[in-house]
This record gives sequence, C-alpha cells and structure tokens, in this order.
Amino acid sequence: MNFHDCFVKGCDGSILINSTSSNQAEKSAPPNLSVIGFGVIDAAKAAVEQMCPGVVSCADILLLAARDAVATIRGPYWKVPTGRRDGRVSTAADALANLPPGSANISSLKAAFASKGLSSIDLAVLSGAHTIGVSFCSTFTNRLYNFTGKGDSDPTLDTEYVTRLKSKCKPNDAVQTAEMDPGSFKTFDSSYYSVVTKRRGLFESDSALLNDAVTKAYVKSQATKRGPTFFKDFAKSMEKMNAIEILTGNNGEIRKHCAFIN
Ligand code: HEM
Ligand SMILES: *[C@@H]1O[C@H](CO)[C@@H](O)[C@H](O)[C@H]1NC(C)=O
Ligand SMILES: *[C@@H]1O[C@H](CO)[C@@H](O)[C@H](O)[C@H]1NC(C)=O
Ligand SMILES: *[C@@H]1O[C@H](CO)[C@@H](O)[C@H](O)[C@H]1NC(C)=O
Ligand SMILES: CC(=O)N[C@H]1CO[C@H](CO)[C@@H](O)[C@@H]1O
Repeated sequence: MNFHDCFVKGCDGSILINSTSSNQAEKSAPPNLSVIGFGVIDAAKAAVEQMCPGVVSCADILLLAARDAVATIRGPYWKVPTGRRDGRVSTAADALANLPPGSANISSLKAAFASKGLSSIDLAVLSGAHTIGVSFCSTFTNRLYNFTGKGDSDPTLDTEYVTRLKSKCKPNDAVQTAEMDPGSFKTFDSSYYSVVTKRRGLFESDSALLNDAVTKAYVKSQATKRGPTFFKDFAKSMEKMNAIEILTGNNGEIRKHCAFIN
C-alpha cells in the first residue's frame, strides 16, 4: 500500500480514495488487486479523528501503519516525519501509468524508479519487500505455462521451481495464491535475495534484478541469512520513497474519512 500510494501522485493517501459514479479511483485499477488492508487505515483514522479532529492526514497514517507493520514482524524501523497532506485526485489511469507490472523488465523498472527520483540501488533494496506476502497465481502463471506462446515456461526461472509452482498454480486459477518468499513469507528478512539468486524470484520483475550489473551486485551481496546491510538500506530507501511529491502548506487537505475527498 505504501509503494502504491507513493508512486502514484506522491505519498498523498490517494490509494485510499473510493471510486464514485463519475471517477474510477486508483483502487479500481488492475494493480489494486494486491492491495488490501484499507479497513486498518480507516480504523486508525477514526480513532485519531476522535482525539484530534482535522489534524492528522490519511497519507501520514498510511505510512506510519506500514512502518509499524514491518517493525512488528521484526523488520527494520525507519523515521516517518509527519505533516503530509492528503491529495484530492485519485484516478485509475494514473495508477496504471506509474506502477510497473510484475512482468516489467529491468529497463522499465529502472525508468519507473528514476522518474520518482529513486536509483537502481533503491529498486534492488525496495524489491526486498517481497520477502513478505503472497501473489495471486494469475499474476505469474504465464511464466509457467505459455511464456512465449509455445506452451513453454520462462527460461530464467529455475526448472525445479517451475515444477513446484505448477503443482500449486493451475492455468486460469483466479483464487489460489503463492508465497513470494516460500517458508518465511510472514517474516521480514533478507531471504528474498537468496530466492532471487537461486532464480526463484516469483515475478519477472524479481528475476530482472539479475539483468543489470548494479542491481545484480546488490542481490548477490545480500543473499545470506542476515543480508549484511539490507535492513539499514531498506530504512533509507523507504525514507526516500516516503518523501516523493508530498503535499504541504495549503496544498491538498486533511481528509475527514480516508475513502472520501472532503
Ligand atoms: C519494483 C517494482 C515492483 C513490482 C513490479 C511489484 C509487483 C508486485 C506484484 C505483481 C505483487 C502481487 C500482486 C498479486 O497479488 O497478484 C506484489 C505484491 C507485493 N508487493 Fe510488490 N512490486 C514492486 C515493488 C514493491 C515495493 C517497492 C514494495 C514495498 C516497499 C512492494 C511490496 C509488496 C508486498 C508487501 C506485496 C504482497 C501483498 C500481499 O501479500 O497481499 N512491492 N508486488
Ligand atoms: C470503499 O470501497 C471498498 C471497496 O470497494 C469497500 O469495501 C468500502 O466499504 C468502501 N468504503 C466506504 C467507507 O464506503
Ligand atoms: C522493456 O519493456 C518495455 C515496456 O514493455 C519495452 O518497451 C522494451 O522494449 C523492453 N525492453 C527490453 C530490453 O526488452
Ligand atoms: C499459448 O499461447 C498461444 C499464443 O498466444 C495460443 O495460441 C495458445 O492457445 C496458448 N496455449 C495455451 C495452452 O493456452
Ligand atoms: C476494490 C476495487 O476497486 N477492486 C477492483 C480492482 O481491479 C479489478 C480489475 O480492474 C476490478 O474488477 C475490481 O473491482
């Protein structure tokens, strides 16, 4: 949620806005399928509004919740300076234009990050968030069953892993999910980098980190049980991402309810 908010119109809580009869919000774009937990933000906002109405933005609450969620599962901790204001615009088209899909190659990933002021190292570091969580099978089954339209699988994927994923994910399954870092998908650690090194990155975007000298070197350097600098690096890159195009002063507003523009 933190990533999807900050990459689309900056960290302004625009991911939280609900669609209306006249507006397809970011939430309604295909990349939204991975984003859950809106109720958690709405509940935090309601509690804060009761104590201190009209002061704390949804944008700040979202980033604080993400930081605390990661810390709760023994991940790194980073500073979240507050004072961001909430955006008044949220469109599905902006989400589609700014969020790279799981099928993205290394050049479009680097370009997407560069357009937000983030480096190749930030790309390699922030991708490490895939140490937690799951994906719908449908997001990556093309890599297993029909990668180039010849009934083949993605040659960059470890063949043993393809077999394992095929037993879990049948073609056209719309319900099943797979762990991105199997065995430790609820623990924030550096094992993502071992997974990618073993050519078991679940998305093409994960595998693609091996196709660039800088991102590949970073992946290899962290591919141990306690990646030597991953936590420190992650905190730093999150602080950078959390500063993308923020609204201050008289820009934006402090929303009353995170799902609705005032
Ligand atoms: C580098 C570009 C990225 C791409 C292409 C990408 C792509 C994806 C995809 C395709 C999914 C699964 C969606 C589904 O369920 O089908 C996913 C899940 C996830 N991504 Fe990323 N992602 C990227 C960067 C990030 C970043 C920067 C973060 C956070 C800092 C992040 C955090 C997550 C998390 C936590 C999940 C799991 C969600 C869940 O378990 O419900 N991703 N990502
Ligand atoms: C906003 O939309 C979501 C999903 O479409 C829905 O679950 C939620 O109840 C809506 N929130 C409000 C406050 O109407
Ligand atoms: C990477 O993907 C982009 C967008 O789909 C495409 O235009 C470009 O040709 C691809 N680059 C390479 C090297 O495959
Ligand atoms: C694989 O893709 C090709 C080309 O898009 C298509 O003609 C074929 O029917 C697909 N095969 C399967 C099993 O989906
Ligand atoms: C909550 C929400 O708006 N979900 C939408 C996510 O995107 C898919 C595909 O575009 C829609 O069908 C969902 O309604």
